[in-house]
Amino acid sequence: MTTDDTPTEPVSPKIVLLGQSGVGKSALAIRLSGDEFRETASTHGAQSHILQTPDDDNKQPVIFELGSEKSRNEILSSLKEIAANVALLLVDPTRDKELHENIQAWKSYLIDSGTDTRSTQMLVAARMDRGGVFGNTSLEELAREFSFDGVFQTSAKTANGIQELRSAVVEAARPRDDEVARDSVARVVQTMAETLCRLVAKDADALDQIEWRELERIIAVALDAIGFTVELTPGSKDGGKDVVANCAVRNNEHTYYIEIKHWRKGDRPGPNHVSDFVELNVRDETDGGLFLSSSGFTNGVYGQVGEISRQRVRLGEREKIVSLCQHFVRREEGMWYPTQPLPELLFADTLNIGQA
Ligand SMILES: Nc1nc2c(ncn2[C@@H]2O[C@H](COP(=O)(O)OP(=O)(O)OP(=O)(O)O)[C@@H](O)[C@H]2O)c(=O)[nH]1
Ligand SMILES: [Mg+2]
Repeated sequence: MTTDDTPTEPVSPKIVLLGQSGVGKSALAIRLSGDEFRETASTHGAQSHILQTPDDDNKQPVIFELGSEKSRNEILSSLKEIAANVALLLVDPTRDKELHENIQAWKSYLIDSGTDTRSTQMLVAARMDRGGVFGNTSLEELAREFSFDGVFQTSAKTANGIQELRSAVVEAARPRDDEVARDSVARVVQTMAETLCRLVAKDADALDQIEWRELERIIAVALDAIGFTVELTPGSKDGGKDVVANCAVRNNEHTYYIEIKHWRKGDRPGPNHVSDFVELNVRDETDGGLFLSSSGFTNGVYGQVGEISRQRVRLGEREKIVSLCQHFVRREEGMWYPTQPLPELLFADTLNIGQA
Protein backbone atom coordinates (compact mmCIF):
# COMPACT_ATOMS: atom_id res chain seq x y z
CA MET A 1 0.00 0.00 0.00
CA THR A 2 1.23 3.48 -0.67
CA THR A 3 0.10 6.36 1.44
CA ASP A 4 1.49 8.71 4.02
CA ASP A 5 0.18 6.58 6.81
CA THR A 6 1.05 3.45 4.96
CA PRO A 7 1.40 0.42 7.14
CA THR A 8 4.83 -1.04 6.51
CA GLU A 9 6.59 -4.10 7.84
CA PRO A 10 9.75 -3.55 9.85
CA VAL A 11 12.39 -4.00 7.21
CA SER A 12 16.12 -3.88 6.87
CA PRO A 13 17.48 -1.03 4.81
CA LYS A 14 17.77 -2.06 1.20
CA ILE A 15 20.60 -1.45 -1.20
CA VAL A 16 20.27 -2.13 -4.88
CA LEU A 17 23.14 -2.73 -7.29
CA LEU A 18 22.52 -1.76 -10.88
CA GLY A 19 24.62 -1.79 -13.99
CA GLN A 20 25.38 -3.59 -17.20
CA SER A 21 26.10 -7.29 -17.27
CA GLY A 22 29.68 -8.08 -16.37
CA VAL A 23 30.38 -4.75 -14.72
CA GLY A 24 31.11 -6.46 -11.41
CA LYS A 25 27.87 -6.32 -9.41
CA SER A 26 28.10 -9.83 -7.97
CA ALA A 27 31.78 -9.46 -7.14
CA LEU A 28 31.11 -6.17 -5.37
CA ALA A 29 28.15 -7.59 -3.44
CA ILE A 30 30.30 -10.51 -2.29
CA ARG A 31 33.10 -8.15 -1.28
CA LEU A 32 30.73 -5.85 0.62
CA SER A 33 29.00 -8.73 2.37
CA GLY A 34 31.78 -11.21 3.00
CA ASP A 35 34.97 -9.25 2.47
CA GLU A 36 36.41 -11.64 -0.06
CA PHE A 37 36.85 -11.81 -3.80
CA ARG A 38 35.32 -14.70 -5.65
CA GLU A 39 35.21 -15.40 -9.37
CA THR A 40 31.59 -15.12 -10.47
CA ALA A 41 29.66 -16.25 -13.50
CA SER A 42 26.86 -14.09 -14.85
CA THR A 43 23.91 -14.15 -12.46
CA HIS A 44 20.28 -14.28 -13.46
CA GLY A 45 17.35 -13.24 -11.33
CA ALA A 46 17.68 -10.95 -8.35
CA GLN A 47 20.34 -12.01 -5.84
CA SER A 48 20.46 -10.81 -2.28
CA HIS A 49 23.28 -10.55 0.24
CA ILE A 50 23.53 -9.19 3.76
CA LEU A 51 25.84 -6.22 4.16
CA GLN A 52 28.43 -6.54 6.91
CA THR A 53 28.09 -3.71 9.37
CA PRO A 54 29.91 -2.98 12.61
CA ASP A 55 26.78 -3.03 14.78
CA ASP A 56 25.31 -6.46 14.83
CA ASP A 57 21.59 -5.76 15.07
CA ASN A 58 18.74 -7.45 13.23
CA LYS A 59 18.41 -4.65 10.74
CA GLN A 60 21.50 -5.45 8.68
CA PRO A 61 21.13 -3.83 5.29
CA VAL A 62 20.32 -6.22 2.47
CA ILE A 63 22.01 -5.85 -0.90
CA PHE A 64 20.00 -6.75 -3.99
CA GLU A 65 21.67 -7.30 -7.32
CA LEU A 66 19.42 -6.92 -10.32
CA GLY A 67 19.69 -9.83 -12.73
CA SER A 68 21.24 -8.82 -16.02
CA GLU A 69 18.75 -10.57 -18.30
CA LYS A 70 15.99 -8.17 -17.52
CA SER A 71 13.88 -6.10 -19.90
CA ARG A 72 13.04 -2.48 -19.19
CA ASN A 73 9.70 -3.43 -17.65
CA GLU A 74 11.25 -6.12 -15.51
CA ILE A 75 13.91 -3.73 -14.27
CA LEU A 76 11.28 -1.14 -13.40
CA SER A 77 9.08 -3.58 -11.56
CA SER A 78 12.03 -5.08 -9.64
CA LEU A 79 13.14 -1.60 -8.64
CA LYS A 80 9.64 -0.71 -7.48
CA GLU A 81 9.38 -3.92 -5.53
CA ILE A 82 12.77 -3.55 -3.87
CA ALA A 83 12.11 0.13 -3.03
CA ALA A 84 15.75 0.62 -2.14
CA ASN A 85 17.08 3.14 0.35
CA VAL A 86 20.42 3.22 -1.41
CA ALA A 87 21.12 2.65 -5.10
CA LEU A 88 24.61 1.92 -6.38
CA LEU A 89 25.10 2.33 -10.10
CA LEU A 90 28.15 0.38 -11.19
CA VAL A 91 30.08 1.42 -14.24
CA ASP A 92 33.36 0.31 -15.72
CA PRO A 93 35.13 3.50 -16.72
CA THR A 94 38.24 1.55 -17.73
CA ARG A 95 36.55 0.33 -20.90
CA ASP A 96 33.07 1.82 -21.25
CA LYS A 97 33.17 4.20 -24.20
CA GLU A 98 29.52 5.07 -23.75
CA LEU A 99 29.70 5.93 -20.11
CA HIS A 100 27.50 9.01 -20.42
CA GLU A 101 24.69 7.23 -22.31
CA ASN A 102 24.97 4.27 -20.01
CA ILE A 103 24.59 6.35 -16.86
CA GLN A 104 21.75 8.31 -18.43
CA ALA A 105 19.86 5.10 -19.23
CA TRP A 106 20.22 3.68 -15.73
CA LYS A 107 19.34 7.01 -14.16
CA SER A 108 16.10 6.97 -16.15
CA TYR A 109 15.25 3.60 -14.58
CA LEU A 110 15.85 5.09 -11.16
CA ILE A 111 13.59 8.02 -11.97
CA ASP A 112 10.83 6.02 -13.65
CA SER A 113 10.66 3.50 -10.83
CA GLY A 114 10.41 6.21 -8.16
CA THR A 115 13.72 5.04 -6.64
CA ASP A 116 15.22 8.42 -7.43
CA THR A 117 13.11 10.32 -4.95
CA ARG A 118 13.43 7.90 -2.05
CA SER A 119 17.05 6.78 -2.18
CA THR A 120 20.61 7.93 -1.82
CA GLN A 121 22.40 7.21 -5.08
CA MET A 122 26.06 6.59 -5.66
CA LEU A 123 28.06 6.22 -8.78
CA VAL A 124 30.53 3.38 -8.35
CA ALA A 125 33.41 2.79 -10.68
CA ALA A 126 34.12 -0.95 -10.50
CA ARG A 127 37.09 -3.14 -11.44
CA MET A 128 39.47 -0.20 -11.16
CA ASP A 129 42.46 -2.54 -10.70
CA ARG A 130 42.26 -3.17 -14.44
CA GLY A 131 43.29 0.32 -15.46
CA GLY A 132 42.61 4.01 -15.32
CA VAL A 133 39.56 5.88 -16.49
CA PHE A 134 39.05 5.65 -20.23
CA GLY A 135 39.68 8.90 -22.13
CA ASN A 136 39.41 12.05 -20.08
CA THR A 137 36.02 11.46 -18.55
CA SER A 138 35.61 12.84 -15.08
CA LEU A 139 33.51 10.65 -12.83
CA GLU A 140 32.89 13.59 -10.52
CA GLU A 141 31.41 15.61 -13.36
CA LEU A 142 29.19 12.73 -14.39
CA ALA A 143 28.05 12.28 -10.80
CA ARG A 144 27.17 15.97 -10.62
CA GLU A 145 25.42 16.00 -13.98
CA PHE A 146 23.20 13.06 -13.01
CA SER A 147 22.71 14.16 -9.38
CA PHE A 148 24.45 11.28 -7.64
CA ASP A 149 25.13 11.80 -3.95
CA GLY A 150 28.60 10.34 -4.09
CA VAL A 151 31.18 8.77 -6.35
CA PHE A 152 33.56 5.90 -5.50
CA GLN A 153 36.36 4.12 -7.28
CA THR A 154 36.55 0.51 -6.24
CA SER A 155 38.04 -2.87 -6.96
CA ALA A 156 36.28 -5.93 -5.60
CA LYS A 157 39.44 -7.87 -6.38
CA THR A 158 41.99 -5.81 -4.42
CA ALA A 159 39.43 -4.27 -2.00
CA ASN A 160 40.56 -0.77 -2.91
CA GLY A 161 37.90 1.80 -2.12
CA ILE A 162 35.64 -0.84 -0.53
CA GLN A 163 35.92 0.38 3.05
CA GLU A 164 35.00 3.93 2.00
CA LEU A 165 32.05 2.68 -0.04
CA ARG A 166 30.85 0.40 2.76
CA SER A 167 30.91 3.20 5.34
CA ALA A 168 29.05 5.55 3.04
CA VAL A 169 26.43 2.91 2.27
CA VAL A 170 25.92 2.01 5.92
CA GLU A 171 25.52 5.68 6.80
CA ALA A 172 23.09 6.31 3.96
CA ALA A 173 21.07 3.19 4.81
CA ARG A 174 20.72 4.03 8.49
CA PRO A 175 17.05 4.71 9.21
CA ARG A 176 16.43 8.24 10.48
CA ASP A 177 14.71 8.66 13.84
CA ASP A 178 11.57 10.10 12.24
CA GLU A 179 11.40 7.11 9.91
CA VAL A 180 11.67 4.73 12.84
CA ALA A 181 8.79 6.48 14.62
CA ARG A 182 6.66 6.60 11.48
CA ASP A 183 7.38 2.93 10.92
CA SER A 184 6.15 1.85 14.32
CA VAL A 185 2.99 3.97 14.19
CA ALA A 186 2.24 2.58 10.74
CA ARG A 187 2.74 -0.96 12.04
CA VAL A 188 0.26 -0.47 14.85
CA VAL A 189 -2.31 1.02 12.46
CA GLN A 190 -1.86 -1.86 10.04
CA THR A 191 -2.24 -4.46 12.78
CA MET A 192 -5.36 -2.74 14.02
CA ALA A 193 -6.93 -2.67 10.55
CA GLU A 194 -6.16 -6.37 10.09
CA THR A 195 -7.68 -7.23 13.46
CA LEU A 196 -10.83 -5.26 12.64
CA CYS A 197 -11.01 -6.96 9.27
CA ARG A 198 -11.08 -10.35 11.02
CA LEU A 199 -13.79 -9.15 13.41
CA VAL A 200 -16.03 -7.89 10.60
CA ALA A 201 -15.50 -11.12 8.67
CA LYS A 202 -16.90 -13.03 11.65
CA ASP A 203 -19.59 -10.61 12.70
CA ALA A 204 -21.11 -7.89 10.54
CA ASP A 205 -22.43 -6.12 13.65
CA ALA A 206 -18.86 -5.21 14.54
CA LEU A 207 -19.20 -2.58 11.80
CA ASP A 208 -21.44 -0.55 14.09
CA GLN A 209 -18.56 0.01 16.52
CA ILE A 210 -16.11 1.08 13.85
CA GLU A 211 -15.34 4.66 12.80
CA TRP A 212 -15.44 5.62 9.14
CA ARG A 213 -11.68 6.07 8.80
CA GLU A 214 -11.08 2.61 10.22
CA LEU A 215 -13.50 1.17 7.71
CA GLU A 216 -11.52 2.80 4.90
CA ARG A 217 -8.39 1.15 6.24
CA ILE A 218 -10.16 -2.19 6.56
CA ILE A 219 -11.25 -2.08 2.92
CA ALA A 220 -7.72 -1.09 1.86
CA VAL A 221 -6.24 -4.00 3.84
CA ALA A 222 -8.75 -6.47 2.36
CA LEU A 223 -8.17 -5.35 -1.23
CA ASP A 224 -4.44 -5.47 -0.67
CA ALA A 225 -4.71 -9.08 0.52
CA ILE A 226 -6.87 -9.99 -2.46
CA GLY A 227 -4.08 -8.85 -4.76
CA PHE A 228 -4.70 -5.23 -5.65
CA THR A 229 -2.08 -2.57 -5.28
CA VAL A 230 -3.86 -0.22 -2.96
CA GLU A 231 -3.63 3.43 -2.12
CA LEU A 232 -5.61 4.89 0.75
CA THR A 233 -6.35 8.55 0.08
CA PRO A 234 -5.92 11.12 2.88
CA GLY A 235 -8.75 11.30 5.40
CA SER A 236 -9.81 14.75 4.26
CA LYS A 237 -9.55 16.11 0.71
CA ASP A 238 -9.79 12.63 -0.69
CA GLY A 239 -10.97 13.88 -4.07
CA GLY A 240 -14.17 11.83 -3.93
CA LYS A 241 -12.60 8.41 -3.57
CA ASP A 242 -11.30 6.73 -0.44
CA VAL A 243 -9.25 3.95 -1.93
CA VAL A 244 -7.59 3.57 -5.31
CA ALA A 245 -7.04 -0.06 -6.27
CA ASN A 246 -4.84 -1.08 -9.18
CA CYS A 247 -4.30 -4.43 -10.77
CA ALA A 248 -2.87 -5.80 -13.98
CA VAL A 249 -5.28 -7.47 -16.39
CA ARG A 250 -3.54 -9.19 -19.29
CA ASN A 251 -0.56 -6.92 -18.76
CA ASN A 252 -2.66 -3.77 -18.72
CA GLU A 253 -2.82 -1.69 -15.60
CA HIS A 254 -6.42 -1.21 -14.42
CA THR A 255 -7.52 1.40 -11.90
CA TYR A 256 -10.63 1.32 -9.75
CA TYR A 257 -11.94 3.91 -7.33
CA ILE A 258 -13.67 2.88 -4.15
CA GLU A 259 -15.85 5.26 -2.18
CA ILE A 260 -16.96 4.22 1.27
CA LYS A 261 -19.83 5.71 3.24
CA HIS A 262 -20.17 4.61 6.80
CA TRP A 263 -23.05 6.61 8.16
CA ARG A 264 -25.28 6.02 11.11
CA LYS A 265 -28.15 3.65 10.41
CA GLY A 266 -30.98 5.56 8.79
CA ASP A 267 -28.66 7.97 6.97
CA ARG A 268 -28.11 6.68 3.49
CA PRO A 269 -26.39 8.08 0.41
CA GLY A 270 -28.78 9.16 -2.33
CA PRO A 271 -28.67 9.58 -6.13
CA ASN A 272 -26.56 12.74 -5.93
CA HIS A 273 -23.79 11.05 -4.00
CA VAL A 274 -23.75 8.18 -6.39
CA SER A 275 -23.89 10.30 -9.53
CA ASP A 276 -20.96 12.46 -8.31
CA PHE A 277 -18.98 9.26 -7.95
CA VAL A 278 -20.05 8.00 -11.37
CA GLU A 279 -18.93 11.30 -12.90
CA LEU A 280 -15.60 11.18 -11.11
CA ASN A 281 -14.91 7.73 -12.53
CA VAL A 282 -15.85 8.89 -16.01
CA ARG A 283 -13.74 12.02 -15.73
CA ASP A 284 -10.68 10.15 -14.44
CA GLU A 285 -11.23 7.36 -16.98
CA THR A 286 -11.02 4.63 -14.36
CA ASP A 287 -11.85 1.07 -15.28
CA GLY A 288 -14.68 1.12 -12.80
CA GLY A 289 -15.83 2.22 -9.39
CA LEU A 290 -17.22 0.57 -6.29
CA PHE A 291 -19.46 2.61 -4.02
CA LEU A 292 -19.82 0.97 -0.64
CA SER A 293 -22.33 2.05 1.95
CA SER A 294 -22.67 0.20 5.23
CA SER A 295 -26.18 1.61 5.71
CA GLY A 296 -27.46 0.88 2.19
CA PHE A 297 -28.82 3.49 -0.22
CA THR A 298 -31.98 5.57 -0.58
CA ASN A 299 -34.77 4.22 -2.76
CA GLY A 300 -33.90 6.73 -5.48
CA VAL A 301 -30.56 4.95 -5.90
CA TYR A 302 -32.05 1.46 -6.06
CA GLY A 303 -34.19 2.63 -8.97
CA GLN A 304 -31.06 3.55 -10.95
CA VAL A 305 -28.88 0.50 -10.41
CA GLY A 306 -29.11 -0.55 -14.06
CA GLU A 307 -28.04 2.85 -15.35
CA ILE A 308 -25.24 3.10 -12.77
CA SER A 309 -23.77 -0.29 -13.64
CA ARG A 310 -23.74 0.58 -17.33
CA GLN A 311 -21.31 3.30 -16.26
CA ARG A 312 -19.15 0.61 -14.67
CA VAL A 313 -19.91 1.67 -11.13
CA ARG A 314 -21.21 -0.97 -8.74
CA LEU A 315 -22.92 -0.50 -5.43
CA GLY A 316 -22.17 -2.58 -2.39
CA GLU A 317 -23.78 -2.76 1.01
CA ARG A 318 -22.89 -4.43 4.29
CA GLU A 319 -22.74 -7.89 2.66
CA LYS A 320 -20.09 -6.70 0.22
CA ILE A 321 -17.99 -5.18 3.00
CA VAL A 322 -18.22 -8.40 5.00
CA SER A 323 -17.38 -10.50 1.95
CA LEU A 324 -14.23 -8.44 1.29
CA CYS A 325 -13.18 -9.00 4.91
CA GLN A 326 -13.83 -12.72 4.55
CA HIS A 327 -11.58 -12.81 1.50
CA PHE A 328 -8.87 -11.21 3.63
CA VAL A 329 -9.24 -13.89 6.32
CA ARG A 330 -9.25 -16.77 3.85
CA ARG A 331 -6.25 -15.34 2.09
CA GLU A 332 -4.45 -14.94 5.40
CA GLU A 333 -5.19 -18.53 6.32
CA GLY A 334 -3.79 -19.59 2.98
CA MET A 335 -7.12 -21.20 2.08
CA TRP A 336 -7.86 -19.13 -0.94
CA TYR A 337 -6.21 -17.76 -4.03
CA PRO A 338 -8.08 -15.66 -6.56
CA THR A 339 -9.31 -17.83 -9.40
CA GLN A 340 -11.40 -15.12 -11.01
CA PRO A 341 -9.86 -12.01 -12.51
CA LEU A 342 -9.49 -9.34 -9.80
CA PRO A 343 -11.97 -6.89 -11.39
CA GLU A 344 -14.66 -9.59 -11.27
CA LEU A 345 -13.88 -10.20 -7.64
CA LEU A 346 -14.14 -6.52 -6.91
CA PHE A 347 -17.61 -6.42 -8.39
CA ALA A 348 -18.83 -9.72 -6.92
CA ASP A 349 -21.61 -9.52 -4.32
CA THR A 350 -22.63 -6.03 -5.41
CA LEU A 351 -26.18 -4.97 -6.22
CA ASN A 352 -27.23 -5.98 -9.67
CA ILE A 353 -30.03 -4.92 -11.92
CA GLY A 354 -32.31 -7.82 -11.18
CA GLN A 355 -31.95 -7.43 -7.46
CA ALA A 356 -33.01 -3.81 -7.15
N1 LIG B 1 39.98 -7.63 -12.14
C1 LIG B 1 38.77 -7.58 -11.59
N2 LIG B 1 37.80 -8.36 -12.07
C2 LIG B 1 36.59 -8.27 -11.50
C3 LIG B 1 36.32 -7.37 -10.44
N3 LIG B 1 35.03 -7.49 -10.10
C4 LIG B 1 34.51 -8.44 -10.92
N4 LIG B 1 35.45 -8.91 -11.77
C5 LIG B 1 35.27 -9.90 -12.82
O1 LIG B 1 34.42 -9.36 -13.80
C6 LIG B 1 33.54 -10.37 -14.28
C7 LIG B 1 32.10 -9.91 -14.09
O2 LIG B 1 31.85 -9.71 -12.71
P1 LIG B 1 30.45 -10.03 -12.03
O3 LIG B 1 30.53 -9.55 -10.65
O4 LIG B 1 30.03 -11.42 -12.25
O5 LIG B 1 29.54 -9.05 -12.90
P2 LIG B 1 27.95 -8.80 -12.80
O6 LIG B 1 27.76 -7.34 -12.92
O7 LIG B 1 27.43 -9.46 -11.60
O8 LIG B 1 27.44 -9.50 -14.10
P3 LIG B 1 25.97 -10.11 -14.38
O9 LIG B 1 25.66 -11.04 -13.26
O10 LIG B 1 26.09 -10.76 -15.71
O11 LIG B 1 25.05 -8.94 -14.43
C8 LIG B 1 33.86 -11.64 -13.53
O12 LIG B 1 34.75 -12.41 -14.29
C9 LIG B 1 34.55 -11.12 -12.28
O13 LIG B 1 35.46 -12.05 -11.73
C10 LIG B 1 37.40 -6.55 -9.96
O14 LIG B 1 37.28 -5.73 -9.06
N5 LIG B 1 38.59 -6.70 -10.59
MG1 LIG C 1 26.05 -10.91 -11.30
